[in-house]
Amino acid sequence: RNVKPDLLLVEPMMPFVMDELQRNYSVHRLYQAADRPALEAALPSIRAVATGGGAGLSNEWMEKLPSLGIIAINGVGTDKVDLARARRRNIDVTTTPGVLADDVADLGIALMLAVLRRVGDGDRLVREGRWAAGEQLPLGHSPKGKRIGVLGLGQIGRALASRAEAFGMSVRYWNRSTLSGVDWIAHQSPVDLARDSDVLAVCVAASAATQNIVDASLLQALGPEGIVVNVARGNVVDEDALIEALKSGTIAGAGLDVFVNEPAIRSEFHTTPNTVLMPHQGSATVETRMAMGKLVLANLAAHFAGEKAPNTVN
Ligand code: 8YV
Repeated sequence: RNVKPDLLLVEPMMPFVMDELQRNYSVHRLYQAADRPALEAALPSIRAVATGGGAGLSNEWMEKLPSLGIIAINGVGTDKVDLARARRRNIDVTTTPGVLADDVADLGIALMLAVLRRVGDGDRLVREGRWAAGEQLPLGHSPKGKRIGVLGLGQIGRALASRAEAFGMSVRYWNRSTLSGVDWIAHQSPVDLARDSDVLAVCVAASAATQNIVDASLLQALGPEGIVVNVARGNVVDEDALIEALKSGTIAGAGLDVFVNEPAIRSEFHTTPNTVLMPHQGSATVETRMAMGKLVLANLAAHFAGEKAPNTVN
């Protein structure tokens, strides 16, 4: 029999990726109400899931899929998939390593500069006619000579750190494990890092150990001139503490690409001062999404060819 395997697609991907998926699999789109009846009927035979790093696959959904053999994540974050549970069921989980760090780092720098130079406020001031009416944007701040503290020095953290050096910043970092062959200043704890930073760039993978790692005491240590940039995951930051710190002036500003409970984020962020918000766009360029999509397709293809998918992480 030459029947296409059933695949559950949790979120849309690029047209090129979708076309390739349709060619090789019987695709059921979780986000399309019209696909629901066919999806319900296909649950017992679904053998693959393709999903985003932010969306992952809940345990509830994993349990509904008795024939599942692979969860192909279009991203590098594995925090939204229970890897151990998947392994127990002999489900391979794959990611897209090596292709997105530069774009995520670029967005981190963009958010930092946008906060330092008030790009969001300036854009609103011009559009709303307030510039023409004589209003001035307050002066911004220069990155040159400032200290950037990178929380989590993986591929993204390193790419961000070397970009920051090009802006004349000095780099320090905290990493879960000690790193050799790195010249940047290492700190023993996240709070030590924050105390010695003007900009705190959050690049750490989300896990039970890193949940709320950016908490009230760390924001206090960062101080009233300090800026938080987060391109990692929302839940590594205590968002209530962050909102409070922004409103009270405990820190100076924040550039955020990720949030708890995306896209239904805490509404307080809509009115926090000196805050630039992005809707989880770190890897969202044509070039990188193409590269990620190719890895997703390759991981799935290897799996269905009876091989171990190259980027299996569990
Ligand atoms: C998403 C991400 O996968 O890599 C990650 O962990 O969060 C992103 O790249 C992407 O936005 C697709 O949802």
